[in-house]
Amino acid sequence: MEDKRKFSYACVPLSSGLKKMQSSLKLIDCIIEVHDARIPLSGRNPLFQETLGIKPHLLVLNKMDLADLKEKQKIVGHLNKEGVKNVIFTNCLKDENIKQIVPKVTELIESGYRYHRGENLEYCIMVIGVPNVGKSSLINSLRRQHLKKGKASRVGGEPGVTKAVLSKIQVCERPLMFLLDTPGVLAPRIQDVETGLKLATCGTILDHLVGEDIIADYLLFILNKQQQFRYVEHYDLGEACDDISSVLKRIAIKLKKIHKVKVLTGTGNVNVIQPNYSAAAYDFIRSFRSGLLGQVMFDTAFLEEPGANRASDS
Ligand SMILES: Nc1nc2c(ncn2[C@@H]2O[C@H](COP(=O)(O)OP(=O)(O)O)[C@@H](O)[C@H]2O)c(=O)[nH]1
Ligand SMILES: [Mg+2]
Repeated sequence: MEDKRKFSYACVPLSSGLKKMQSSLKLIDCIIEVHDARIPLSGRNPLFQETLGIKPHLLVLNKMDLADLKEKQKIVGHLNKEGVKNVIFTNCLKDENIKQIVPKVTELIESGYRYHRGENLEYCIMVIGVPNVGKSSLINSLRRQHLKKGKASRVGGEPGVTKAVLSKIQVCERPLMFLLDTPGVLAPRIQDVETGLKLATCGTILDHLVGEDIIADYLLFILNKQQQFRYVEHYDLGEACDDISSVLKRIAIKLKKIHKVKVLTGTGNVNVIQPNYSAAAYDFIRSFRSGLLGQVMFDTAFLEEPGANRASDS
């Protein structure tokens, strides 16, 4: 929650966002794309690859603490096949693996075509990704790792740099490396209903667009399918259950989330006490997102069919 002011940014529509990024692209030597490690293959916006694809690119799969990464090698293999060659898993809350980023970025830039450019040995990185995957957290984490106490050294508009308002944060002395302090926000790519559900469950699209009752239902389905039964313990349910209404009812009762509802009968109004299903769904989803219900991997279908291309990629 630190320093919100410095890192506030608007969620810009895709086209103008991409345009903006394109115009500042000349200044950028490497792109760090952040995505949620629980959905390593779903929802990444491939448009930016076409638009920005010429740059050295590092995919940071963040929130590794929330992801079931037993099949990490297969995930990386699949991404490699899709042309994503550089992948680092991170946890920005604990600065895990953050130290690998600057050396990797340096290696990528220095092996790239732009390296032979004489005296201008100053590297500039841009962080991009869909909402809520941890872009700001990554920027803050990089600052913590590379600057004393997370204090940014900001560099204003330099002579010769176009008027675009880009503040830069120094993240490394040797080589001199800067990070743009405003991440590029991309719209997620939602190619089918299940992708939408995965993205919503991970919090990268707004809950009300899908509906919390539907997210809760999908989440229960996934937890059971992956035999991730932490929720049973967490809510004292006794046993696993695949009926969302009865799970929500019991969560509501356990959390004392009940409300009075007026019911009209032939003899007048009666107050009936009912479980508050939406409050229960809210708690179920929040608990999952904060890791209390265990680790999950949403993108397993791709991994079960090695070599299978996503239908919509053609
Ligand atoms: N568990 C976990 N949560 C994270 C991690 N990184 C970021 N978050 C949380 O994810 C939410 C979104 O992070 P933020 O940096 O604002 O995402 P942005 O919208 O991409 O800039 C915040 O509540 C962060 O605390 C991580 O590695 N693990
Ligand atoms: Mg942010």
